[in-house]
Amino acid sequence: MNNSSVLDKKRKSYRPKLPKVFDTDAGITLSEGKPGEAAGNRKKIRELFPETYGLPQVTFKTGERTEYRPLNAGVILSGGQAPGGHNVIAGLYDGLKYCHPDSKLYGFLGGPSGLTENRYRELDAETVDRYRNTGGFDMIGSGRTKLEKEAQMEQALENCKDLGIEALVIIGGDDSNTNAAVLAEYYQQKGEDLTVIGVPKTIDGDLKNDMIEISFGFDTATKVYSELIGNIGRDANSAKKYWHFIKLMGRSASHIALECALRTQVNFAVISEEVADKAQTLDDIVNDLANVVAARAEQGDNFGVAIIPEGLIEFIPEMKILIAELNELMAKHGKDIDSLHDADDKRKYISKKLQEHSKKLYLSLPKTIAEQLIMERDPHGNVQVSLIETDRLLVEMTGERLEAIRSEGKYKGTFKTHTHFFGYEGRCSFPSNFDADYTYALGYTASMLASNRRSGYMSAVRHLCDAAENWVPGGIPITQMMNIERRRGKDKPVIKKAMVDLEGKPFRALAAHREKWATGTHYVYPGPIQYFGPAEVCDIKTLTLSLENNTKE
Ligand code: FBP
Repeated sequence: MNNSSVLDKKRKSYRPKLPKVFDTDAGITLSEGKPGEAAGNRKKIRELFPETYGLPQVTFKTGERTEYRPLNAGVILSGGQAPGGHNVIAGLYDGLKYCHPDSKLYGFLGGPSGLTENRYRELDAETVDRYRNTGGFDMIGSGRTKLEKEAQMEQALENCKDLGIEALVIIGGDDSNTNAAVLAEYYQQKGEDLTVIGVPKTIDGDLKNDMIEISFGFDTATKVYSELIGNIGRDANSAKKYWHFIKLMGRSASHIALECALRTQVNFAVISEEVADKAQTLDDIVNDLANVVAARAEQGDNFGVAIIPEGLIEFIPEMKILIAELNELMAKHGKDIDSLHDADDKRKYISKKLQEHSKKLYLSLPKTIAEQLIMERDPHGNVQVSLIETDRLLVEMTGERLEAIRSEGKYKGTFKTHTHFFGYEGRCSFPSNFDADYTYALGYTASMLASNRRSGYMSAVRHLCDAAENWVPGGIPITQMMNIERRRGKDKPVIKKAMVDLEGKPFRALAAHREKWATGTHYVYPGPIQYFGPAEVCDIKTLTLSLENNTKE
């Protein structure tokens, strides 16, 4: 037995569709556009990034063939896995070789720590070929170490110099691309010849803006989740006896939940941004849920499907205040809290230091949730929401609420439930055709940015709703996407996260249909991602991307 599946073998020979400019024997030239301003706090960002602020956007066009010298580049996969990471590396490798056959690519192992600890492997043709069009980040691994201390940046520089590396490509989400901008600025200020390029990755879909249409991985992950949700809907509608509460990944924004809800037409979908906008309490959400369960029960339908975004807890205003207080508290008293071994002692210690309202709320939460809220933050200071069981919390509270309604004679149904968490299942799938094509183009673009020594840029491929041959590759200065946010009790320059726009077409499509989908049963069963077959099935785009780009009404 070997460890390659049949699909694995077949999929390796898939040739990603390329933007025209990269699919020709002609040369590729860089053209400069307008300089960009930061997304917010412009003065402050300009002060913090004097060398890399206000750079022009660039695009690649067919033109004269440029003579490049050999370039050694390093690549890092950072943060959570997202389908297509290996194809970014394949595109980067092929692009570097196009520029000069003697160029070399080194992969730093295990994420950013591989760079500071000098763990790497040279990526040769045989290695790259083995991973083409596959999911996962296992070619070189990933990690969440944040590169922000001067000593780390110096160590990284020294390790790059030892390998003759002049360009570093960081494939990551908003935090990792923020890191890329900080590194680019640091090396520019020092006059060091190390170009730093970012690539937009995250299944969460929250690294997007006017210039970055979508991060890679969102397409595949939402297709995997939608298949599973569709299957659950069909099961629910067959057995007609269970309510399924499905928590979906997406640490902060609800793009994944929104896309999957549109795709599958489930009965109830919480969108965290709406909860925040309407200043809903936990009780409000539970009431809405209980009302839908009761309305369906009234017509004899004691089954349904509800989607809950992973990041919900931080969007409920009262919880947000509590979490912000907990974050500050843990930053200041983390060691003291850790030294208490008994969960009740921790709870007592913490509650004494909270403001009155937060204290009440914290003490009212089920013990497990209270414990989950004070678990270790990730290296960027974020609550690890994938570990908080919001699905169970809502099931428990909805059950209690239904019993209260029952005692008033307003509910006679049954509420048998199952909870699910779909997260990791979607992060390492074989990339969809869209993600396979997009990531390869992003990697190729990164190689062109590196070869043209454009430091502080994010690789960008635009016009994604068009056929791949019409996609427009280029680079966007990362500082253009930054603003100042409070992190771990301090103001920090970070890339602005894209949240669900409540005025945007995807959310409006949900709002227009959700009443009908709540009481009726209109599930759609999207089925698995197709890799071979007609383009309208294999190359289908997400509804989010299509609606945002007006290619679907
Ligand atoms: P990135 O932002 O790094 O792409 O990670 C996204 C994500 O998959 C979130 O959806 C999830 O909350 C988180 O990673 C889980 O992190 P971990 O892999 O460390 O458990």
